[in-house]
Amino acid sequence: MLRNCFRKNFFATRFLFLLPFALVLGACNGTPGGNRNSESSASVAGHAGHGENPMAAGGYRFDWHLAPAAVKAGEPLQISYVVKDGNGEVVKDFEQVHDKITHLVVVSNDLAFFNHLHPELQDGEFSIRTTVPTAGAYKLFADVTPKGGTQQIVSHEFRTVGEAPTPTPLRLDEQWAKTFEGVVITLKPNLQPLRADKEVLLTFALRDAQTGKPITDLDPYLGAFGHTVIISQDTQRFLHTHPTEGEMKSMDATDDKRRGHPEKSGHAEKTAHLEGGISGKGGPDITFATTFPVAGLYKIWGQFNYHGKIITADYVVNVQ
Ligand SMILES: [Cu+2]
Repeated sequence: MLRNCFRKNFFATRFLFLLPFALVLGACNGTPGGNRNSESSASVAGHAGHGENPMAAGGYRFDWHLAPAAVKAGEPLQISYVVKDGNGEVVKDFEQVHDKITHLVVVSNDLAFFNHLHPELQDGEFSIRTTVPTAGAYKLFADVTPKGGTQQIVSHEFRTVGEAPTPTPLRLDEQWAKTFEGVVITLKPNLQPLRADKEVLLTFALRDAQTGKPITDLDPYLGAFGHTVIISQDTQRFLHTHPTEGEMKSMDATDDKRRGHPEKSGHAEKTAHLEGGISGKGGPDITFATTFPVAGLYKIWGQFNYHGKIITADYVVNVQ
């Protein structure tokens, strides 16, 4: 039973490294899918302002607060969230995962805009000031691991005031060698076509656009030589992956659609997080292991720390 449980979770999550046993047990015996979190439909539908997420796994709740409530494109926006445990107590202690106690991803609903932030924690409240570029609908994904608890990835939607421009259609990338800030980055999946529910290794090969030379002096970023976020076209699937060397994690934040479908949540598990981080220089090939949960279009953002700059390389892929 225990072994089955372990195997199920192991294969479901495709961790390349050993999972802490407690997490495996938690995943089996606890709520279905530690990070299987979803919004209340009220807060999804609501405009900017205050919202609660009653569906966080393990009894956790997220209270979101956006200020001002009427968010305007290009103007300062304060994003805050408080995590409460099953007793309604504010959680104040969090595990550091990938160098940070929280990660916050902001995307526009058409996935044209992407921002990866690290809010500060003060008296149990995570908070950060930011802006969004255009009017329209946005989605936030917060990732935290309460001390002694399981990883939580919770989303929250908001809409700015004003009329949104026409959404940018998500276009499949035909060319997987693209230039970003003087670096040619080629996405090389080990599997073509990409298939849902099957582990894939995504390698990003980096070379200097001018000299053509492979880049071998990447600096660590968030405890690894790269970082990827993958979001499905409908913004219902969120995968957060670190390289297979050093440390790696892959997870799948879920959504309203999967609420009440615990049998599907097996791959929505925890972090395979190896402490210690990395040192030295990385490149030219950085590989991430991940599993796309369902077919469809996804956008991938790979982030690399090169010569003091974070380069974000984005690709749209089709998963069959
Ligand atoms: Cu982060």
